[in-house]
Amino acid sequence: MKFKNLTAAACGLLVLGGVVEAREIQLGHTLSDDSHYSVGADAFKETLERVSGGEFTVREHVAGSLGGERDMIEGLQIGTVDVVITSTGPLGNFVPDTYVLDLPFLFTDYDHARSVLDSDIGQDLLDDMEPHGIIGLAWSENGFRHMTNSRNEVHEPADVEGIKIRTMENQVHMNAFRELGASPTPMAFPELFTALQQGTVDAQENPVTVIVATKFWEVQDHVSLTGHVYSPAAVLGSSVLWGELSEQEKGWFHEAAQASAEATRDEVLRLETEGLDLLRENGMTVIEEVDKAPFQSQIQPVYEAFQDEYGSEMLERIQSFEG
Ligand code: EAX
Repeated sequence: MKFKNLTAAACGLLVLGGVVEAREIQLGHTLSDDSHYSVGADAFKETLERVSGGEFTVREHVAGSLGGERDMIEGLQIGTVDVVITSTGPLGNFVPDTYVLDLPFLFTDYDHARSVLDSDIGQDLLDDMEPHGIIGLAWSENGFRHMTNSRNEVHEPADVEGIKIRTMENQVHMNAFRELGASPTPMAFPELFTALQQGTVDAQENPVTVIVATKFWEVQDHVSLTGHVYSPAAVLGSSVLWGELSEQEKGWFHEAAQASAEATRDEVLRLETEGLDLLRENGMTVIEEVDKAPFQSQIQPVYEAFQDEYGSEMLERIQSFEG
């Protein structure tokens, strides 16, 4: 096995008879190096380096060292970064078709979200990115988002009235929090911890995965399992890089992205259960039983506004999806 890999590596490096240096792929994400995104980044690296026989190596830039998700998506368009693992937070600003995925209470559970994203619906959304200079490689996962804050326990919409909550730079999410009576402040993720620490905002919302990876218990007291929106992640490639790859090489990137998405999804499910204990051990009150119905009915106008602006075709496809 080892010998085979070495042979493959040697072939990859000796293209055209000359010594070709391995190309180093720059991969970025915003979370820590023990997060579910890093699990996915490691799987991407391991797979790409193996299937390409060493023709490509991967360097991981974690914790927002290349900037926030919006910055990195711009980087994909101009070729300053090659691969990004990102939530859909700022993606709709570039590819409006993806906003549909950010609608609150659209997906009922993990199986539902994953099967929609793995169907032709998800593939069409990935394909829609290419005209915008972004190569949609695979749907990975961030998780169902929950609210945390340092003001009060959240059981019902009235409890978030007037709360200053950081949202992603996403107009669908901002509209939803406005409907709930909160005061949304869009902000890039790398600024969030300090903003909570300094009291610029009282609250934020993220999946258990992110709350754990960022140790938000250091700056937040309460978490309510509102599960108000499913947060997909995407493994994205640069269109500049893509233009330089052969069909075979593109296939390697697809394989690596798929492996990355699968590894991340497994880690999300692990943290969904084990993560809650970590939150409690670190002093957060965890409000597990939250009646979602009043939240869901209060955000309904967001669906109407969305359809007025972006049409209802994709939304109807998702709503009528039968796995
Ligand atoms: O993608 O910005 C966010 O809250 C995201 O969930 C985080 O950066 C992981």
